[in-house]
Amino acid sequence: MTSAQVPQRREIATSLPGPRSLELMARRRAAVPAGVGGTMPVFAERAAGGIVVDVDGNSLIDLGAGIAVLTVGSSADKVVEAVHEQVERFTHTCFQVTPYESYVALAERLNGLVPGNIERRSFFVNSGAEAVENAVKIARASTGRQAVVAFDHAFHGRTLLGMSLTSKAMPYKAGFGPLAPEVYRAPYSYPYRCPVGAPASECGPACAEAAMKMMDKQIGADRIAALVVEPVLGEGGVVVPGEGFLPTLASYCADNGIIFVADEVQAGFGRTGRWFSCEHWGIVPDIVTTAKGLGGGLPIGGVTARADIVDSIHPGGLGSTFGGNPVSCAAALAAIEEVEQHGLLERAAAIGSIFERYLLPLVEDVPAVGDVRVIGAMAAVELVADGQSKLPDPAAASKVLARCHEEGVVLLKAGTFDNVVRILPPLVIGDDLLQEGLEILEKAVRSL
Ligand code: PLZ
Repeated sequence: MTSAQVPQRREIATSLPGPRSLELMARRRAAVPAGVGGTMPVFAERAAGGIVVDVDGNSLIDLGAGIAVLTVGSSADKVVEAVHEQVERFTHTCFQVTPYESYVALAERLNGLVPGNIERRSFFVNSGAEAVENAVKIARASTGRQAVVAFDHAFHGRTLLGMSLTSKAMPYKAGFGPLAPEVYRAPYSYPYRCPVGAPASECGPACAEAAMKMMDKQIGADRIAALVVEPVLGEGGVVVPGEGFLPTLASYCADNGIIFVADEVQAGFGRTGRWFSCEHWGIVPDIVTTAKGLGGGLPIGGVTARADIVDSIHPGGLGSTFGGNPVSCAAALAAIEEVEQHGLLERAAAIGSIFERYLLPLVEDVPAVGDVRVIGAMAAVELVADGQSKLPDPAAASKVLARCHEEGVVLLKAGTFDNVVRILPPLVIGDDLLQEGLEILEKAVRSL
């Protein structure tokens, strides 16, 4: 089903959720644990471009991209073709048992795309969480150190180590302990809410300073294996750190033999207008983790590491039954081609300009809008009870989301305080559809 076959038009045929979705929701409630979260009670039937068609025939505008996965869309031609072609040849052999070329080709492509003119190697797993876990394993084994530093507002996955690195207790960690040991937390530069009280323009260096002091005093730099950081926070609310924050931390790591791990699972793969969001600050990470957009919709996670670091791992120390499944590798190679052929990095930047046009005026016009953040095709509207105290207003975010969902716009929430509306469209969405979605969002925000 390509976007030519799914009309790129919003169309609401029933109330949302419609009767068929309601029926499926009832079955879901009986068969699937309530612990598995849900953004919208609407079931998908097919999707392409910027549209999700539900089981009642409603066409929704997709401004969520399956949580930043559908960078090239949900049915990009090359991805669909590559998947078909691979499925017909074989679905699986396990790369560790009988290897296949697409895995190696994908490693070659990623090694070339990750910034820095350094010899790199990549291997593949099944998810973002697993990629982060492996990055930490490699950092620990190669340094012989144990401590790992993560940041406020971070999200790194739901596995034991992933949730230990994740900052937010509810819903990610509450009740699921004991958590993994030797994980420490440092402040993240959040210019709108600088945790050390610096003005927005000074937040980057001030938070880097505070983080380095914490590492020196509470852990000891020579005990730290890795610093794991999202160059732009995703789940934490699309927070773009202040200038100076990441470069200062990267030099601290280089000076102290600490592995700098950039978790690019959400902000990577073209989302911000660069292949990797760390490129906005000229950072060359030691290890980069990828997933989400990488597979063009198929599950795959990647770990791309400096050769001298990852080559210290003993044979057999890394692996997975399904990691780098041939269908996922074929899809990922096709997704990279889609980004290149359709100029999707430039498209992400252009989407950013459209976001700015619609969203930036809201900060001036609507008292409930505390902050608007845009970096390429990743944007956030942070809602507060009043601009002075910056008291987070999660109810306002729920209200805006509910209004948009009723009107057939798929949008996500984010933020440690649940008060951020997050906008992550597929990069292949058309201008008309994007603008229509943003108009609906704008109206919902203005009516607060
Ligand atoms: N690192 C930066 O954003 C996944 C989580 C969805 P997995 N974010 C979406 C949910 O509710 O669990 C994420 C991320 C960053 C790691 C991950 C984890 O990626 O593929 O979900 O394991």
